This record gives sequence, C-alpha cells and structure tokens, in this order.
Amino acid sequence: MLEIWGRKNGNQVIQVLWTLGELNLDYKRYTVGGSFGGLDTDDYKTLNPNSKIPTIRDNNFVLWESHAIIRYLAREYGQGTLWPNDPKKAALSDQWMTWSTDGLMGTFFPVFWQLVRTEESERDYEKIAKMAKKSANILSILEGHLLNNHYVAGNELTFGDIPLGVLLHKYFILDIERPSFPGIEAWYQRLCNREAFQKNAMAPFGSSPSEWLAFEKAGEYD
Ligand SMILES: N[C@@H](CCC(=O)N[C@@H](CS)C(=O)NCC(=O)O)C(=O)O
Repeated sequence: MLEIWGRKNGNQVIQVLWTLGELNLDYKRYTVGGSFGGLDTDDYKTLNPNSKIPTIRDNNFVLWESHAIIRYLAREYGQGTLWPNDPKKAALSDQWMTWSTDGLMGTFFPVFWQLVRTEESERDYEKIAKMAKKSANILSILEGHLLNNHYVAGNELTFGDIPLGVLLHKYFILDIERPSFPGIEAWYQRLCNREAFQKNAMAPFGSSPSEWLAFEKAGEYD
C-alpha cells in the first residue's frame, strides 16, 4: 500500500493528500513534522535527507518534493483525469503548478505566516497589507485565465489546480483585503464542492500560533 509521511496541516502535505483523495487511492499516513517532530531521525533521513515533509513510498519507490509527488501520482494513477491525455493540457497544468510557486507562493505565504503563525504583538501589519496587495496583483493573471476556463487546464480538474487550490483556500479565509475576482471565486467554489478538497484542504488553521498548534494536534485525530 502507498505510504505518506507528513502531518495533515502542512501546506505541501495537504496538496498530496488532496491528490490521493481525487485519485481514490488507499494509503497509510504517518504523522511527522511540526509539533510531532520525527524528521531528524536516521530512519526518516534515509527516506528524505532534507528532513522535510511530505515523502511517499509506493512499494519500494521513495519520492519527496510535493510537486514531483503530485505529478508522479497523477501520471501513474490518473491518466485521462488528473493527468490530461492531451500533452498541451498537461503542459498548461504544469505551467500553473510552477506559477503557483514562482508567481504566488513567495508573495502570499508571508501573509499567511504573519497572520497565523506569528504572535499578534509581533506582526508587521504594513508588510501584510503590502504583500496582500502584491498577491492580488499577481492573482489578476490567474483571474484573466479563469474567467474563460473552469480549471487551469480547461474544463476538468487536473494536477495544476492542486497547489493553487491549497494556497487560494488560505487566501480566501484570511482576514485581508481582496479585490473582486469573479473567475477565481467561481473556480474556488468548484473546488469547495469536491469531496476530496473538503476532506483534505479545508480544515481550520486558526489565527494565532496557539490556535494553529491546537488544530495541528486535533486534526490528526479527526
Ligand atoms: N519543496 C518541498 C518543501 C517541503 C517543506 O518545506 N515542508 C514543510 C511542511 S509543508 C516542512 O517539512 N516543515 C518542517 C516541519 O513540518 O516540521 C516540497 O514541496 O515538498
């Protein structure tokens, strides 16, 4: 059976769990990382020398780097669904996956980090507002695309929607100023209607380090 290492609330872990859910794959998950620790043991480092999550093992095949994992799972188990048959659609999906990290992650993740994983007294609200605005500017590119497409590679969900979906869920939940993005909002609503998204990507994460920690612990026993 497929195995995955990672706490349920890790941004990159959520992406892989959602992928597994979309593909209806059975798996066994081991809780490591965050307050659970376990990443610096020799056993774990043999699997993933980076001491990061997620890591998967499919029979004897070990893989780390969340996006490589998602692409592997989609190609191996989701031909014609998460992995589109049309190479151009697969390339588009890939394009948006890379864009999620190169285009959006570096700008938006600090907003999330400040508003959830930083004590209120230590937050830099000027930086938060600045980065939220920058994120919105970047997102206008995605908006232009989603006004004409149901998902990033066309009419069906593909692997390229996954990293963006996990990030954008945070974007819509945080208390920040957001311009109106009808295309992105409709796409996000489509994701919210999917069972695998609801189950894996919509767990609460709180609005302070202590709430984050409480949800981290609670989430493991859902
Ligand atoms: N580029 C790596 C980044 C992995 C990463 O930074 N994972 C975070 C969690 S999402 C981590 O391992 N943090 C340490 C921890 O959870 O203790 C990937 O996409 O898999």
